[in-house]
Amino acid sequence: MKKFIQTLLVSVAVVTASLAAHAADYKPHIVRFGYGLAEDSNQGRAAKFLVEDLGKRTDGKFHMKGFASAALGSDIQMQNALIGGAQEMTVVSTATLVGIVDDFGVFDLPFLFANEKEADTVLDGPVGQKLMAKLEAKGLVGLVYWENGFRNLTNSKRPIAKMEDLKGVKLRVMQNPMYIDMFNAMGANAVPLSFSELFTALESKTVDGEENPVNTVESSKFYEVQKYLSITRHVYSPWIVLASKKWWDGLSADEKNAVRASAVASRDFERKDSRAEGARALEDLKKKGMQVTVLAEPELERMRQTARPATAKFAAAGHAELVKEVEAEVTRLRK
Ligand code: TK8
Repeated sequence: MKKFIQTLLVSVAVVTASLAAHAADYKPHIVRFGYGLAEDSNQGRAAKFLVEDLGKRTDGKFHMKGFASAALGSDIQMQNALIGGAQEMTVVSTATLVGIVDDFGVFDLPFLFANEKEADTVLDGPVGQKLMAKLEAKGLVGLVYWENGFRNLTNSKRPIAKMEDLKGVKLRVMQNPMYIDMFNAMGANAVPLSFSELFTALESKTVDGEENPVNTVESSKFYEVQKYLSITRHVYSPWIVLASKKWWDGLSADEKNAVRASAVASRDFERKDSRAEGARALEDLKKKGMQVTVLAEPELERMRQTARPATAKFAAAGHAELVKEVEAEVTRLRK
């Protein structure tokens, strides 16, 4: 009996010790997660998922709060807030990161990806990860890519069925030289503007049109101020989930692992959800009164040719290797 009790005590001690060793090191944290779209959007739903998942994963220690509709600032303002340590996390378009790491412009190459599979493979593969790693030296930690999606054109002037129809259209674009070059080459008048100012700019006719995935045209209610939608899928646009490096460096290894794991889970949720929504959005937008034009393949090909110098210019600005690497990967995937 004595021997039995001894053995029991020893095993209790061993179990307790190993539990203590594995009890994750989570401390209370308040995490402000800012994003540009409405709460009722694919971005908002994924933000909600992230908040809940991270809460569960950290035994309620991480209190993440989502701030929709650019309440904490535009994409660029939030990036700067993260760098300065005034905000913990955000999700922004990679296109708006080019002022910090210009290599991110590679994802804005016109007509680079043909489908989501190509985008996922490149973003989650070596190229996407290599670009994320470059952010650290600038004060940002890249976690995962969410899907913004293939971009299409909307405007209030006229149906765009061919490139020439863009002539004189004041088109809002993201603050990124590739978009400015591409649309000016096509005859539009590209106006860089932050997303947070876009609805008002469309409503007041400061600009005639914009370009975004159909999900965003719907969730941002652009159909209220835009009559015409043209399906061009000219760029596949990723979102990137970022953390402030200043904040990140203060987290324990367990905390970092939890944030990373939740980010990955949110990515898988978000891509699935965005794709399901995208498949419905076009019909919804028609019902809401938008006139939809699907560009014919020869017209898209003319757009591709016209946009080519924009790619060449990016390559010549010190990104030749990167462009080659991404194009080679796409070619490989198409075989
Ligand atoms: C939201 C933006 C948006 C992007 C744009 O903050 O600016 O047009 O497509 O999703 O990042």
